[in-house]
Amino acid sequence: MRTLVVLPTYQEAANIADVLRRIRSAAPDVDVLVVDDGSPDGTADLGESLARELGAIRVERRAAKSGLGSAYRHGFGIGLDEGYEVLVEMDADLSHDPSALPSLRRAVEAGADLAIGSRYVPGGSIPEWPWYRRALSVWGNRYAAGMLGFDVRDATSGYRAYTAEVIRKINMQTIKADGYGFQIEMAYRVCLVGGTTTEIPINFTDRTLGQSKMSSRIVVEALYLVTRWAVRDRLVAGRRR
Ligand SMILES: Nc1nc2c(ncn2[C@@H]2O[C@H](COP(=O)(O)OP(=O)(O)O)[C@@H](O)[C@H]2O)c(=O)[nH]1
Ligand SMILES: [Mg+2]
Repeated sequence: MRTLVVLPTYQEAANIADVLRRIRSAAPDVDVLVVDDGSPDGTADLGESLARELGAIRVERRAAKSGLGSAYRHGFGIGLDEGYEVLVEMDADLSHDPSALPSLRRAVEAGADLAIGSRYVPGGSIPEWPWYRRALSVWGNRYAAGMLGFDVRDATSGYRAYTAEVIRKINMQTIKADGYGFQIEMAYRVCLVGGTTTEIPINFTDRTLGQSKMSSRIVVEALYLVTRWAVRDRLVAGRRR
């Protein structure tokens, strides 16, 4: 199936060349769209020089840093317009090993609407995280799954493949959240439209170069949104029944 990997970047000059080369060797037939938000470190220029070298890579330059969710809305919008059948989300900092791309794609080709690269199914791992970080992530995910009533162990993972068909159905342009809240809402909407989700084990490694752009604000936003959706869709609707 024709596949587009959307790679949002902000200040990833240290990683972009490596990640693009590794994507190309792991999955030679996928196209890549880098969505760069005006990184001052020249990420977009580097992306373009790799595009000339490797082919089937494009760089979409946006003027200002607008968040991860906005970058995916933009990139997936382009993917839908151009008729891609599978759309992939992946971080550019090498936390997501490009060698897992074929298994995510196979899961979608085998019939899943969404295949999540998951740290919390057997075989998945985060070797470097201390227990408290893991606990925050695991319990945040359990809270989301319990409140929203869906069976996803790693709804905050940003490494995943969707069918274009399910992306059309979920109307992602109306999603406002960024970061973890964005990932949870995408998975939740797939569930609400009756889509099937499967989780493929991945080993998540922390970035070794560059800096994380996530903040505690993004975590708080995600917890707030999950609670709000649960009240809206379950508690209120349940009472009306
Ligand atoms: N285009 C774009 N990419 C972003 C933005 N914020 C983060 N990213 C990219 O999104 C991916 C995940 O961000 P990262 O900082 O590694 O988040 P973390 O892994 O949760 O710490 C990386 O490829 C970032 O470069 C943004 O505002 N715009
Ligand atoms: Mg990261």
